Amino acid sequence: MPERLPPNQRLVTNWPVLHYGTVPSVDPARFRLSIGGMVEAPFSLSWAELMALPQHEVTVDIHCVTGWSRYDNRFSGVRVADLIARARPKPGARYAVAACAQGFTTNLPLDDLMRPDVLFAHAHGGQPLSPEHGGPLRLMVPHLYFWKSAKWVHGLDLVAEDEPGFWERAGYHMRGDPWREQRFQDDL
Ligand SMILES: Nc1nc2c(c(=O)[nH]1)N[C@H]1C(S)=C(S)[C@@H](COP(=O)(O)O)O[C@H]1N2
Ligand SMILES: [Mo]
Repeated sequence: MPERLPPNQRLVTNWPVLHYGTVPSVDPARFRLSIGGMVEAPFSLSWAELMALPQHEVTVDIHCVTGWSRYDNRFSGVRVADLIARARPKPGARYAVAACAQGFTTNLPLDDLMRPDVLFAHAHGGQPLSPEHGGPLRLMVPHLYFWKSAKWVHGLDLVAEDEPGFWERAGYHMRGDPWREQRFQDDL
């Protein structure tokens, strides 16, 4: 059987809450999700518009760089690939920066965001995401370390060159593949 736990991770059954700063309160009535940067057709969506789009469900394992992993998390939301396609990336766009409440950012290769199990997630286990876990909306990028799954996300900016986000500027890896243990900037 293929290994399910990435190297030097330990399994937890609780769901730790981890982030820099305090938990922001995001009002869905004022919420907008914006897709912009190096795209032909930038747009933004209200909460109602987001919820009216095709919804998808994934059951995924999550892996935090501090060493805990949690299996079988059921998330629901909108495919990031669908929204990126709708914005029509310009030819040179290869990376994206996710923008969140309180100025938090994280950078990702566009190829990683185009995978079908990558969501703008608004529910976990069929319940709305709690504010501590990033509600109303977070990125869910299960194949990378969990800091890439930005909580309280409200924007995605496509860019040509990879630009470090919040944790990446603090020394974390630009991509963060848990199977290759890409934890810190000097890891290959
Ligand atoms: N906006 C924001 N998102 C964030 C972080 C953060 O500091 N700010 N921390 C990341 C880290 S390091 C982890 S492990 C996960 C934790 O998500 P959880 O609290 O739902 O377990 O959120 C990620 N998303
Ligand atoms: Mo983390």
